[in-house]
Parts: sequence; C-alpha cells; structure tokens
Amino acid sequence: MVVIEEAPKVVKENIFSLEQEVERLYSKLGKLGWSKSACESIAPFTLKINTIKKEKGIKIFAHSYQTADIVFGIADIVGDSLALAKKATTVKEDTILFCGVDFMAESVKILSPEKTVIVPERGRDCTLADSIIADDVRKLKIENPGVPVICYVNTNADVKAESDICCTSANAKRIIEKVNTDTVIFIPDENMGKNLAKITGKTIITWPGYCRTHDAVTLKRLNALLKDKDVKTFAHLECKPEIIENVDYYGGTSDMHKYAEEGANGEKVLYVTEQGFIDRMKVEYPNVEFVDSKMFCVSMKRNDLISTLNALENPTEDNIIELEEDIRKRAYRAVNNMLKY
Ligand code: CIZ
Repeated sequence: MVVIEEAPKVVKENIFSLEQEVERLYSKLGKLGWSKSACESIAPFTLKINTIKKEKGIKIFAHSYQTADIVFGIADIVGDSLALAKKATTVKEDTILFCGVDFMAESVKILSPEKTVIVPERGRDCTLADSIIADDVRKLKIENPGVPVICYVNTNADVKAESDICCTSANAKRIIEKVNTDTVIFIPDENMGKNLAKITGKTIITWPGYCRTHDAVTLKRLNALLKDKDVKTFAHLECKPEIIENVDYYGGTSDMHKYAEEGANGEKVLYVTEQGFIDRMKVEYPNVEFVDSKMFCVSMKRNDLISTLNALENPTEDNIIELEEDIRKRAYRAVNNMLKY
C-alpha cells in the first residue's frame, strides 16, 4: 500500500435559517440514520456555533475521529493530525478551535505559535500519550547512542521536544525507510513499531505504549465483525501485529480515505479503526458499503456541541493551549523535520 497524505476536507457552508440548517444537517447525518427530529434538536446549537465562529473569525478544525455532529455540523476543516497541523499554518484566522485531543491541538500550536488554539475539553487520558514522558526518551537516547528517535505524533509536546523527528500513521513508513540508519527508536506505539519493523525490514526499538481503542481488537473480535466473507479488511497500524498479518490492507486513515475515494474496488470494507472515521466515510462516499467497527476512543469523544459552544463563547484558561517556549521550539524541530519527508 502506497502511503499517501490526506488533503484536509475544507467545508464551505452558508447558513441562513434554522429550517435550512436542519435540511443541511439531515442531508449529511441522515446517511448515518439520524432522524429529522434528531437534526432539529441539534440545529440551534450548530447554527449558533457557526454564527459565532464567523463573527469572531475562528476556524473550527476537527479530527476524523470526532462525532458526526461535530464533523458535519460545525467543522470547517476535517482530517488526520498531519493534514490538520499543516492546514493550520495556512489559514488566515488567528484563532483555531480544535476538536480532537490535546496533543493534536499542541501540534497546531507548535507549528503556529502566533495563533490562539482553543480546545473544547481537555483530553488528558490517552493511553498512548500518557505512556511516556520526556525523561523516558532521554534514557532511551543514553541507552542507544546515535540511534534516531522517531516519535509518533500522538505524544505530548515535551516528548516531541526530545525526539529527532515526528511521524503520523500517514508517513511513518516513508520516514523510517528514509532515515539513513538500520536501527531506529520508535515511540510510543509498540504495535505500530512492531508492524513497521516487519514492513520496512529495519530494526526498531519500541516502547510499551498502545492505543487502547486499536489494541483492544483481537482476531476473535475481528472475525465477529465480519458477518460475510465478501468484506475486505483494512486495519490501522496501531492494531496488534496479529491483526495486521490477517487483513487485506493496512495503513493510516489517509490510506483508508484514498481507498474509499477510489471506490474501494466496489467491495464492502471494514476499516479497523475508530468509528468516527467510518461515519465520516459513510457520509462522504455513499456508494461504498462500510461495515461498522464499533471502536470508540473515549478521549476523542469527550468534545460535544455544548462544550464547543462554551469554549467558543467564553474560553477559560483550561481551554487554551499554552506551551513553554523552550519545549515548543524543540518540538517544532521534530515536527518540522517530519514535514520535510
Ligand atoms: O494521525 C492521526 O490523525 C491518527 C490518530 C490516526 C490516523 O491514521 O489518521
């Protein structure tokens, strides 16, 4: 599978009335089984958010794992973490409200320090990001002198600051292949590190971190999701190696997006990743048949329309991403190195 980068989806909506807003929401969310009355119940909120964001000149960015009311109701830009961080450097607005998890919003701040970055809820309990601290990286470097540290983007800024280069699921393979050593340190996703060692043939020193949403998938659970044999399986690299070895395709969500965009070869497909991404694909590619993964990331799902509205109207200190300048500058080097690949 060729690793490609996702072009972030830029949403253009003009909103005039509550009735039109209900119709707009229903045209998207109806594809996910939402009723007209469910759309009526959220329309006052999406309308208010969309009005305030325009008045205040704020762009709303949403990761693809967010709920469909956020993705289709209020987001201006939707994508994976790489696409969103890159896009943030090009938008003219100086405030970005980021619906995702903290470390993704941090990546935006790292690359665009002049911008105010607001998050509706703090996502402080990601098993991946929480598995490693800056001291751990310093120890790894002492134990493995001269070995480059490649850091998955799902990490806090202080960990990025200790790393040589960041990567996302969209470019991890390409970066590991291009780094001119046979051995690399890959933190913190152990499953992804092991999978990439097999894919690239390089020696990868891993760290015992995992994404609880992807790591929870076992072969037994995968088989239970596959009700018939005509379903193609496409797993995220954060899944266990036993899953990657037993699916038709693997990669990041940008690879999955490309596959859906190209019609998924006319086949029914199970994306083994967070359900929010599958919901997004169902709306954007109604001609492709997607099987639900029923995999939910609680950290990602913490944001909702109410917390977004509150953060937009009256952001508190807790809603604003701040980074120590020394950490930001060192993390910038690692994130910027990634953008060169
Ligand atoms: O990098 C991202 O945005 C994540 C968490 C997953 C993916 O594959 O897009």
